[in-house]
Amino acid sequence: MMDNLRLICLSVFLVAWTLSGACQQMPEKPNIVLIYVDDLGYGDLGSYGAVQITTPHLDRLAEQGVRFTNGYSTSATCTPSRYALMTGTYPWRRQGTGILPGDAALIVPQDKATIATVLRDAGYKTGVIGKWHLGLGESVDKNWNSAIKPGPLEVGFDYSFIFPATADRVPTVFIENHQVVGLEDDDPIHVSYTEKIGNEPTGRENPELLKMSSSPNHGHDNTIINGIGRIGFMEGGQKARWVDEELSLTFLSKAKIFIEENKSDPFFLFFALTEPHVPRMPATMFKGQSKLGYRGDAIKQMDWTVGEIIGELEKLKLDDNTVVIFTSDNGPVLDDGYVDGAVEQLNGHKPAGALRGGKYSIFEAGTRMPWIVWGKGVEKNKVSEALISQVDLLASLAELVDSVRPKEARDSKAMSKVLLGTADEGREYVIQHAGTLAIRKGDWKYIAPSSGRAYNKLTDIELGNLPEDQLYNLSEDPGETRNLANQYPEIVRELKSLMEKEKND
Ligand code: NG6
Ligand code: CA
Repeated sequence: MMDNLRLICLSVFLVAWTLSGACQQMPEKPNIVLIYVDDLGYGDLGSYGAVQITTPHLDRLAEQGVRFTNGYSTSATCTPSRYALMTGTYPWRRQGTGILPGDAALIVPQDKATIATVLRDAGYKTGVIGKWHLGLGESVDKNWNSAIKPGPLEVGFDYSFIFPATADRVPTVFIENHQVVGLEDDDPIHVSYTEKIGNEPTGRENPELLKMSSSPNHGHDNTIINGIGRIGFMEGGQKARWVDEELSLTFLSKAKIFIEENKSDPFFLFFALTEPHVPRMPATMFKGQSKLGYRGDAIKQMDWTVGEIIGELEKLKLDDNTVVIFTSDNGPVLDDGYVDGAVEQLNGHKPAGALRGGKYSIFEAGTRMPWIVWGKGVEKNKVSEALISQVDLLASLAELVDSVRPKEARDSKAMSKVLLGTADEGREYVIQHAGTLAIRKGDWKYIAPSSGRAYNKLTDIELGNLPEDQLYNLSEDPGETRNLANQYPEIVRELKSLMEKEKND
């Protein structure tokens, strides 16, 4: 009897031991949280040199992780950068990937791999929460009052809680999966980008009703919602409309629920915050915090929100099995349509750091982004100079989770080790896009000739367009002030032909 018991105990022990060994050999897939913010500049964070504004939560991530100094978005505006991130292809290869109006149809192909399908196929629960701006539905004439599709769920996400376009464009509503949140049957939503619809006041006709003025000539003077003039006209959906002061808190609470609900599965959360894009209308607790006006306050709010996400991961003990990637879709702008103190209260802050240009610009500030990676397997307290683009995230995350890189993500390079900071060899070169194209290789940057305007007066940004070749040495001249094209014709030739090769590929 005693012997039998011993034998049973021994067998149970052996089985348990074997099983535990087998489990140990199977590496756990890390959760991935991609925090993608809107219009944050290279100089806007403490870890990137900002002194007039403090960003303690992101600075902590930089200290405990990897901070990139040559991380790029593909483009100097939102939609094309997001298109590249989703598809792993350069947006300038395809027509119709420019800044979309709020009623645009979905531009992400449904029959091709996306960053979300790749991770979903690898066993991940995938969610997108925040700003979308990649279009919804089959066409412009869509019914906002029934199921709105195709959208995020048709291109790889299991869950979505988004707003359609930008915070300054109608319809100013949240869409959860296929439905507008809080919509009532007797108050349907209609949207137009061509003519005024409905009887609601507009910023143009009733500027006295605005709580924040639109800047002259920018065109944010259509339907007034929450005291703010928008681009586009909207009627109906009164109770479904968002309150700008609650935008980020709403996204944050949805993100926390998504993380909590999926804590036992590997998950991919694409958390697309709207700060510091216009209209900047931070929550009351952040108003006045930065002393730099609402743009600074919005950055404080964004930094706090990132801290809340990290806190949630820590609370659920997921921090040691999650990789967090933080970056921005395009460079900074002060006056992008509203009089919100961004210009007047700048107080010496340099949103682009030492770089030239800003949002919309082919100069560096348009596409060189703050970029921080933190978490499982990520090097600590490292500054990486590796050249990497957001178009590489698709292939790099596929590699990180041991998945195959889909062929159609043709521009996406698998660089998971660079992302984690365990390798330093980045891309050989990258193409930058802001109307015209540029190419960066090593220290050199070549900008193709363009007939576009050199300067945008409305936003006070140097766009970088010139009718001739431009060549800059970014290590000696990070501010792109000395055009060396005439001095180094052979480098111009080399970069030009590389760019042509990429274009015709
Ligand atoms: C511009 C808007 C700007 C902003 C931008 C999109 C005007 C004059 N300006 O056309 O306010 O909405 O589009 O920003 O309408 S992005 O970050 O989504 O690309
Ligand atoms: Ca943007």
